[in-house]
Amino acid sequence: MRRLSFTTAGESHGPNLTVILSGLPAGLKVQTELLNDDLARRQHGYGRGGRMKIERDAAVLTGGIRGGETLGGPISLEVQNRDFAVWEPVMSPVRIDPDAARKRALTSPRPGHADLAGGLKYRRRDLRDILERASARESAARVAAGSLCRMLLLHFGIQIRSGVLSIGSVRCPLPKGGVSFSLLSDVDESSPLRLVDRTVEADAIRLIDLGFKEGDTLGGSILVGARGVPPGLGSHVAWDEKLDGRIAQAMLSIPSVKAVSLGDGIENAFRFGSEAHDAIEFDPRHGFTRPTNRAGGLEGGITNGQDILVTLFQKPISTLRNGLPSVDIETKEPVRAQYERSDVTAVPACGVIGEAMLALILADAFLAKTGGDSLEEVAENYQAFMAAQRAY
Ligand code: EPS
Repeated sequence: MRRLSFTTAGESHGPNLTVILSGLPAGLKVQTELLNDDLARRQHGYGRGGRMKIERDAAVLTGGIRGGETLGGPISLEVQNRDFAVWEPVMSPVRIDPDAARKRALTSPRPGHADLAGGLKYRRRDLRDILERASARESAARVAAGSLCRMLLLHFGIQIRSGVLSIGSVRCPLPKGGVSFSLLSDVDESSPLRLVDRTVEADAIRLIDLGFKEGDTLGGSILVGARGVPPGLGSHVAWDEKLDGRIAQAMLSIPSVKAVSLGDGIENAFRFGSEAHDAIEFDPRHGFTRPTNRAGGLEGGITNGQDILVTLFQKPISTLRNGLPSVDIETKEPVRAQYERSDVTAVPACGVIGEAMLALILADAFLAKTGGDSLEEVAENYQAFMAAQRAY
């Protein structure tokens, strides 16, 4: 059963991005500084291109909130695209200049991008009609929606964080037990790459500089975690209520994310069962406990009270300065894919987007469990649910 839903609209170089988020209870305090802080965190990161110097992402709240408190109805907000000032003749929703639009038309699709598949599907001959919506610019809207969900979760003591594990071939050394939430507590948000271990930062920066010099791009991997999540969110009873599946879908919808692992999901495939699961223990003060967290906080599609741990694997950005081999859709002749200004890597930003997607899924599962139209009612139901868990 779903409570929360959100829709984004807008093109990368259009006037703005719009978000409508429905399902938050009435009475939640909205801290605009936190929202804008998340938007700024997404813009940050070494290896980004010229666009991030142009944009100053900030949310303009336009509905569903009064005097800094949610009213229970759909929340709407906008994030301005400052670059629209330059792109208006090409991207105006109302009237475009045909000459300007022709100059910026895309007919040589980029391998790995949505250009060709989208052009075929939507029968668009200027592939800009596809790339504008497929652009990762849209993720700013998700971060804004996720930030509002994070405020709800924080009210109930649930924190979400992320940190970069690797950029290209440069990997942070991991402790013997593998990934854990404590790795994320040390991530320096103001550091250039938001790595979980900064001892490899100089190597990663050198690799990004090399990518820039060679006109190439890099992907990487990121750990996203949540702490303080109560047991009992999600369900084993139906395939689409399993929270692990819902988290994976949300993460795979982030541009360029091609694989997701929960807990030791990948490593466990290479182990015996005796080394892959988390023993169950009981102590009267803490109830059921686990000495390890290889499951990443989810068993049978239900949270088990342990930290949620999700690793995202992002492929290298598909826009390369040295365009990849392609075919012009008009002439059908071999060409190099057109270069659109882009980033060498956006892995640090991907972590912030992953936090937003996790916040959206967890807030939805949380509200599905508690119900409640007002924050007070959600809190009453939450307390009753937690009391029942303690008494089990
Ligand atoms: C993107 C290309 C670049 C990125 C953009 C995603 O934009 P532009 O074409 O304007 O240079 O900077 O990311 C963002 C704008 C953002 O806010 O993250 C792409 O093609 O996906």
